[in-house]
Amino acid sequence: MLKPEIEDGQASLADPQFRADVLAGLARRPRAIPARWFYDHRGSELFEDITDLPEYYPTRTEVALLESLCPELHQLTGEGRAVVEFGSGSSTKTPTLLKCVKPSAYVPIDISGDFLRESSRTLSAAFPDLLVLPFEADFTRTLTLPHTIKDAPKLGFFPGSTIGNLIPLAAVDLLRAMRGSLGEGAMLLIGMDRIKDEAVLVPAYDDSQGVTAAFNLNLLERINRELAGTIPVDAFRHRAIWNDDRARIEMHLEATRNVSFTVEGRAFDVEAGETIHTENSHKYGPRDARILLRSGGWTPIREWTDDEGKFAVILAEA
Ligand code: AVI
Repeated sequence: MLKPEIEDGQASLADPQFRADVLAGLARRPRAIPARWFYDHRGSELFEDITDLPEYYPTRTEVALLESLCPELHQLTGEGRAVVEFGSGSSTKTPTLLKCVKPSAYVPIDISGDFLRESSRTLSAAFPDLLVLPFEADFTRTLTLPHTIKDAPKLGFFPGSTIGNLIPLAAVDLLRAMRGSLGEGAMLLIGMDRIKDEAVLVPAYDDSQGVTAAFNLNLLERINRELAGTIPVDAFRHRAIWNDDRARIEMHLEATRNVSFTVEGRAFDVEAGETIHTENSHKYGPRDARILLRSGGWTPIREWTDDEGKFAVILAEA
């Protein structure tokens, strides 16, 4: 299908929603662009690199937790559930879970079809007897899951503390949508990052190798590539700030000098010191996490954390 034309008559290959979010986000005060737009091909690669950084504890802590909780999880969920993974991405944590719960089917849901098909192929090769049903969809809405798994009890899987990238109100809406998609008798296994010392949190989002900075700045490069932007990327620097009042790490791009640029022909002036807010990563204390889940229609039944209480994996039932 042909993409819409832009004003000067050149065909724009950009996602119309990306264009709308960027133009509106740069025009508003404070300036802000939704974090979902980080994940173009380069951004997804950089995120994979982040998960290996010494300062970025969430991924390795969660993977170790998933391995250790396996026998107990197997007991609590029983075998034969259909595992539904929300925002499966590269499905790196999935094999650990699949080996443990021995599901009747696996339904990875992701908005990016290419990623989804590639990771489904890899998983099918590793689990040849497993029915893998990739589902390209926006999981923030209540979905009708494939008919084949209609009668199977479901286990939703939402690792990585991705729930933290939503403001609490949107997180509750998402949990409710998941409950609606999974139906009666469902369970949900969800990863949530805990509130901890700022001295641990900030370096996790502002690492010494500058990978997170590159991930954040790639958003500007993406705007230049896909929306005919003229943003001088070198005039911006990555900032990671702990907002204690809102219990979240915020990522921003701060202008280091006054800059003027255009995006799809529209002019913007950003003053030195002004920022573009690009991401929130909310952290939840044990009680906060339970309140959030209950508000979203889920009853927490078991919670696992590492020895230092850095990260939690919670099992809840509908
Ligand atoms: C995907 N999400 C859970 C990551 C986080 O920790 O909030 C995204 C991220 N941003 C910077 N580093 C990692």
